[in-house]
Amino acid sequence: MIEYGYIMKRITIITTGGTIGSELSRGALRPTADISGLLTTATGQGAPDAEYRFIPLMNKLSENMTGGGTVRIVRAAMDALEKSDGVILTHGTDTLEYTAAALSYAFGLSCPPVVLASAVLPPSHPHSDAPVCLAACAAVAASDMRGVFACFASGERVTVSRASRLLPYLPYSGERFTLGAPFAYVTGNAVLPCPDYSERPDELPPADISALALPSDVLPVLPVPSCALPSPDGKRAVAFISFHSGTLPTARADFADYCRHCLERGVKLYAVCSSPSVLYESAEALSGLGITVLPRMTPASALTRLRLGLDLRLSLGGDILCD
Ligand code: DAS
Repeated sequence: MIEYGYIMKRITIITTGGTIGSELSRGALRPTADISGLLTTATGQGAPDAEYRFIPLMNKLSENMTGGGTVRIVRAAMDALEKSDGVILTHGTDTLEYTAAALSYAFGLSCPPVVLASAVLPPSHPHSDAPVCLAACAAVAASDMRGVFACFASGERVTVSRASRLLPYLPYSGERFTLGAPFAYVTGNAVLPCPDYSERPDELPPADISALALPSDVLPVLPVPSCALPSPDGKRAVAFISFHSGTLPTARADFADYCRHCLERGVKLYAVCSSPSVLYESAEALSGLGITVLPRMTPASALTRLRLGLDLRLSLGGDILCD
């Protein structure tokens, strides 16, 4: 008689800190290394049977993440994938989108599932979102999905996003949004694809992200009214973060002077969070000021792309939103 045994998936959980890995002590949330208790709770909330192992990589609140830390996380995920069917990374929410973008460019769309887990309430909180998020991440990591993802819980439903599509949290908000439709939803331990999601296949090979550990030569600039525009001296590029309608203050004299100052010093200018389809007359002046408008992608993906010097027109990790 042939016995078809269930082959237990091997899932590595790399812990880096954040609320999902924090405990309240001495009146503050402090990251700890041990989240084995959280996995036990998550197993009761749908995490599939699997062979789990932990790698306590770092204990950071992610507001303190550095480029070097991001590179360490990506390399740990690469090493773990050699001995795993899927990898989960627990991470803080504040800078998660930057680690997510770096993972997306390092792995592209064809790797075994790599998925980021986070929480806005610590595991010890009675209404913590940590267990249901970790359970969903385990379902993704045990699935035959390919690429890099991030899961966010809202009530009992968990959204699975392509990791290159994560928008920053709105200030004072505990809600995460993604550029375009989510990739899937997890209910129980069923991963249900979103029919509205679409992405271009990889048009670039997986990138070497080690440059993220070097001092940055890309200056993100938010040109808010009545605030100073930072000196671009010594930088390779300025990435203007556009206002929500995709516009920049091209009719402001100080902004136009700043662009000229940059171009005279060989500093390239880019518009992030804009797109070639912005119709306002202020957008007509962008090319005249020497500003290159990036395709529609998130701020984290755009800034990471610029840091890595990736071809701005070719998709990698599903980052460019299809028109
Ligand atoms: N300070 C936040 C961070 O570590 C906590 C969190 O929301 O994870 O990103």
